[in-house]
Parts: sequence; C-alpha cells; structure tokens
Amino acid sequence: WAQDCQVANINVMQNFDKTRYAGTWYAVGKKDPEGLFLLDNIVAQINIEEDGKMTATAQGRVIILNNWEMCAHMFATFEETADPAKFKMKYWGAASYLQTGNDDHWVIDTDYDNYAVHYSCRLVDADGTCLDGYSFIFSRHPTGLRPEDQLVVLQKKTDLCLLGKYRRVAHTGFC
Ligand code: ODT
Repeated sequence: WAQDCQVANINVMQNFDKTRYAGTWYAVGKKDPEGLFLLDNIVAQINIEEDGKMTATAQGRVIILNNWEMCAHMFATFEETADPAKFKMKYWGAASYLQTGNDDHWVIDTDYDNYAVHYSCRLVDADGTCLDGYSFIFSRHPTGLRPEDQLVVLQKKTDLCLLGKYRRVAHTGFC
C-alpha cells in the first residue's frame, strides 16, 4: 500500500515506559528542521524526577549568531499527553542567546537498551503531512547503532517518510 505520510497516522511506541527511557542517549542520526540548531556531539540525558515527571538536559555543538562555535547546554521539561509516548517538550538554554521552544517529543520506537527513534513535527501542512520537523536516532552507545538495530531503524525512518533525510551525527569530544 501507499504511505500517506500523515502526521496524525504516525505510529508511536506502544506501552511506552519512561523509566526505562531514562539515562544517557547519544544522537547518532538526525533529520534537521529548518533553521537547524544542534549540529553534532549531541548527548541527551533523560531524568525522571521524584514526582514522576520527565525532564532532560542535553548538550551539542552549535554555531550562534556571528559564527561563534560553542557547546550549548540545554534543559527541558516534558508534559504528558493522552498517549504515553507523546510528550510536549518545553526547552531553553543555559544562556539566554540559545534557542527556546515548545516542541512535540514523540518516541516512535525503542528497545530502551540500545536504540531510540524520536520524532517532532513543528508544522503540519494543510494536507496533513509534516512541513517542518526533526528527528533524532539515539543510541546508548556513542559509537553508533548495533548492526541488529540498523534494520529496525531503517524501517522506522521509512514509516516516518524521512528515509534519506538523515545525516550522521559525529561525536568528536567537542562537548
Ligand atoms: O537542532 C535542532 O534544530 C532541533 C533540536 C532543537 C531542540 C533541542 C532542545 C534540547 C532540549 C534539552 C534536552 C532534551 C532532550 C531530549 C531528547 C531529544 C530532543 C533533543
């Protein structure tokens, strides 16, 4: 059958368990949004607070205004929705000149121990497809995905209608 690429029809992780999602994730692949922000060396740390709420910190290499290269330190809080795998992520930077926003944070698929596929559509087009969004492929291992996870992730990229739109995210020790 033909893919309809409707944002509303995207399948997310079933029975998502945020406590197992907690911990360190290395971005190994990224589909950029318009006006991209995080370039590479992107590491996210997901926390579950005492009240059960999910929060996160992240760092990554960015280039701000006058071609100034730096390591951005970012923070986020997550608001739960009716679907346990779909969150609203409010984020801001340690410095005022860093990006702030409120994006969807959908967990498309994860085995919790090795890989996670994240998706965020910022702007849904009139036809229901995504006009501007981003997606991260996360790994528990900074070296990348295990061979046995690569096929699963490839299938998820296809399901998201984003096949071929990802770039590899380098980890060089900049941050
Ligand atoms: O690079 C871009 O242009 C898109 C990413 C912008 C949002 C980054 C904000 C990070 C917020 C702090 C940490 C959150 C960690 C969550 C994991 C996944 C999304 C980054």
